[in-house]
Amino acid sequence: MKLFQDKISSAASRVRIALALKGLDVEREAIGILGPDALNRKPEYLQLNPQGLVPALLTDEGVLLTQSLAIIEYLDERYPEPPLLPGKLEDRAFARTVALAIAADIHPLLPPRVTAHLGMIGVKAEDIAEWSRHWIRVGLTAVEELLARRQTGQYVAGDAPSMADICLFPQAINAERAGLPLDQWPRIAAVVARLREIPAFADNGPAPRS
Ligand SMILES: N[C@@H](CCC(=O)N[C@@H](CS)C(=O)NCC(=O)O)C(=O)O
Repeated sequence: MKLFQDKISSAASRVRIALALKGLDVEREAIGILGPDALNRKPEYLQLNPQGLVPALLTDEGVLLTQSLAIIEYLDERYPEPPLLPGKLEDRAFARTVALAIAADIHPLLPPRVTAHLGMIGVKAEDIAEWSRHWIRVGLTAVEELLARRQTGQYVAGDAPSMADICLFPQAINAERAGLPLDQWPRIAAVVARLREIPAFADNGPAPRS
């Protein structure tokens, strides 16, 4: 398998964490996503992934998979141990709820193509930073409330890390980098503190942008 990714990408970080939890070591190709020469917008990469986003995973059979959650579910079905979704039906639904609350409702408001476009239409750098903080704050406050209502164990959805924790961890790291201390969300802070103890998480978070 081969992973196309950028070390700063939180969506790619999700897949790196999933691979590490499964004990899978795959070839990695760096696809830089920042600046005017970003490789993800070049025709060679768009041939692979028409969305021009990382991550993408080339399987051993030569199939190119995109979208981090689809890749994680593929890995989980293909390499079932340890499972990345809980065994209990309701917990499984909750893990997906939190994963999507982050991957579908917070993260899409923040990547370079969004912030670069805000800059292009004249939004000032400090206002773009506030845009990012705003959507992270709104999103993680809702996740904290979801945890208050439904958290069933030490992690988001049970006593083992799941796809939900895999989505939460990189988003939480980026929240801190954006100037939002996690202690305003005590349940998230507690889960993330536990995740930091797990090398698969600690070693595969998103790198800082510079
Ligand atoms: N929903 C996608 C999101 C992928 C995505 O937005 N990736 C970002 C990096 S975290 C990216 O490639 N951005 C390129 C850009 O913004 O130009 C997934 O989960 O894989």
